[in-house]
Amino acid sequence: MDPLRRSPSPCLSSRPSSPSAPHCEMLGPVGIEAVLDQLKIKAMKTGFEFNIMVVGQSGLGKSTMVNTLFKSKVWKSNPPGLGVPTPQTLQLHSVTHVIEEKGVKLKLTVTDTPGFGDQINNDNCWDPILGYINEQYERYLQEEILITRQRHIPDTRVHCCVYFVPPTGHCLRPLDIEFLQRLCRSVNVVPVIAREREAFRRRRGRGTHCIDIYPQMCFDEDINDKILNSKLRDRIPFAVVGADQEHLVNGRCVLGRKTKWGIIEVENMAHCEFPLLRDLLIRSHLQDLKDITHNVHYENYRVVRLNESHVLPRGPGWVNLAPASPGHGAHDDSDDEF
Ligand SMILES: Nc1nc2c(ncn2[C@@H]2O[C@H](COP(=O)(O)OP(=O)(O)O)[C@@H](O)[C@H]2O)c(=O)[nH]1
Ligand SMILES: [Mg+2]
Repeated sequence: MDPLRRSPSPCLSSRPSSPSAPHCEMLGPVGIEAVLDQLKIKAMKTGFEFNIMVVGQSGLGKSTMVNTLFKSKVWKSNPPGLGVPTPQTLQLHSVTHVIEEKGVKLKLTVTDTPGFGDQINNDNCWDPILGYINEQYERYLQEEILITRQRHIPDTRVHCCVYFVPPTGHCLRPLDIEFLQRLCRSVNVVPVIAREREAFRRRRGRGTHCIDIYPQMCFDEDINDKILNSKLRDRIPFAVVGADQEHLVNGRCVLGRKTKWGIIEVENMAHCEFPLLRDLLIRSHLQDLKDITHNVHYENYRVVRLNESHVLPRGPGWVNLAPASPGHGAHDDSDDEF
């Protein structure tokens, strides 16, 4: 089955209001469609910045997944066969690469996080991760509010956080619920079930625990978005398998993992949902992830900060977006679902 596709999203900045100006009757074509070529040429000159963060317990396959997504271009992988494990990440660590394909440049930054939730006492273990996300918003804000500001503000904001849920158990752990609740208020979150999945998926469902994962229903712009995104939402969390070795299957070289049941091919939708994750992140929703980051998550941060620093006068436009206490997401062990 083909992974779900959609055309590039139009910029969300048109979302708040789309004034219905009367259509002007034209006597003939004037060439306005050339604007699309202009946009394309401009975008190709400027290139794109895209920042992903991976979060989850150690050993769930975060680094391997990033290598699989970007065809081993991100984390240095060990030569196959040596059996040397990828070094464990001990602190937040970002790697940036410029990837170029058919003249399109993508500056990709991947932030790996140290094994989240590995400790016996995991109290506030999300602090460094949320701290990093907010730091990037703050950096952007500090540039943006300068009187003389750069024409292009470097964008280090996290556009998507891929959250790895352990494949064991039948449900989300309370720790995952609490962290996801916090995380999805600040960043686009796509949860995935790490490694080969089992019963977990059958208990999926969303809407409980106030976890508003990406693509958020409230940002579907039209019926096409609704149809495509509903299909994606139904399949999230994707069950993904990462691999950095190729195997020969029916005369073809395929990326996959050798198991006692045979080769699990990462690109084969009958085997896992890696293609859905890859397509969502890179092929169909990359621009939308950036737009929502800028227009929703960053905007929320910006309003709170400007209110705090009294740059905005308290008046009709004053909004208090201080986050509600996360402790209120009452957890009921009997009903752990997405
Ligand atoms: N069975 C299985 N093993 C995996 C998968 N992805 C990674 N691994 C293995 O799990 C170990 C830890 O992977 P790594 O990517 O370093 O995990 P990280 O600590 O989350 O970054 C390595 O030996 C990988 O080869 C997967 O999808 N399935
Ligand atoms: Mg790692």
